Amino acid sequence: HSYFYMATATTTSTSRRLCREPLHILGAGSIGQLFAASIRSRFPSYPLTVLLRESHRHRWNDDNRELKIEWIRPSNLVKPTSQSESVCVPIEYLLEDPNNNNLGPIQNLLVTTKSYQAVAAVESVLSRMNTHNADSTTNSRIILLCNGALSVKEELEALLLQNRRPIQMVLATTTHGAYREQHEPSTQKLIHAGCGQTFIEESAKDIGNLWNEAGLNCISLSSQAMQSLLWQKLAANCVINPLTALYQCTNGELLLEPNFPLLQAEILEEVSKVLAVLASNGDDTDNNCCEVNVNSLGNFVNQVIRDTSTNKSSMYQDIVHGHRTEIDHLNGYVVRKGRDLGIQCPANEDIVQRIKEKEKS
Ligand code: KPL
Repeated sequence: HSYFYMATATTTSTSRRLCREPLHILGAGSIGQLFAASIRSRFPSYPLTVLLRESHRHRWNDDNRELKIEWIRPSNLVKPTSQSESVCVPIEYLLEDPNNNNLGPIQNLLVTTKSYQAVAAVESVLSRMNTHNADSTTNSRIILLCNGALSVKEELEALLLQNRRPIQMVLATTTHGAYREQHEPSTQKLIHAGCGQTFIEESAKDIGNLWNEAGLNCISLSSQAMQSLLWQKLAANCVINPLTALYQCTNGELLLEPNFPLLQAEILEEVSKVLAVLASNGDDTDNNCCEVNVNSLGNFVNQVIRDTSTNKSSMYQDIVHGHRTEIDHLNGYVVRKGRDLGIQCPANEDIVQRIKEKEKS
């Protein structure tokens, strides 16, 4: 996926330090499973656990409290003799009541849930983070790897403040393409369809090194570079995800829609206005963000469309499967940010309404 290559210009030198601390993965969607399978395969004894909801236990094959993943790797990575690899990752089930989730401290929490599930999911394990007892103290980290991460981060900051829990938060993003062929019990079939690139803030370089060693092609970035990358990704998701869901088309087919250029321009115009005010307020100290304008965002979005032209966007798939979408954390976030800054965002507001209607129908 070449669309993130521009970010590599700001790549920092990688330290060889590898995270050896336990890692808990919250959510077992395709990205959560891809990270679990990659780490498990490369480091069979790594202290790794997948956290799932107790109420969803029936969905998983939990004979040995392990998630069995049948992992199909991209053809260029497949070993000559095997097309797929079977990987088992330990599971812990979380009860709905957070006070009953005291299974032991959590040091590194990788959040791979849907954006609208992230806050409740993190809240349910908060009592296991930054724990102190007579013998030890756990300094926990939350690593956010969801769509709409900028919006989720703000919500989590509010949650941590309210609970007086100063837990370090780390932003990450990935362009790996993976999907699950089987959503129900027995073995999970995970197709790693496209080998991409992963990015993490340099404050968690040790985790980036672990992911890199596990084959997830990870680069660490300064916080400013990550912020800039996530705004560009947000802009791409604000255009591609809802419009593919509305037109019911693949990402590449968007370019054939007569109204697409106008809608894209309107959405991006508003995103760039919000970004410009954030930058001038000093809320976003990143120079890269100041330089982001409607033209550069347009080029970026078009590059993403070309790189992922055969993909069905996650929102299109959510609509097809009757699932809730992440619209509130994408275009909805732009509208809320705009409102806070006194900027009207009618095009994004209209998109939010149209997707909500589609969700209902
Ligand atoms: O992130 C995506 C998504 O579908 O959520 C894109 C980049 C648009 C790829 O489909």
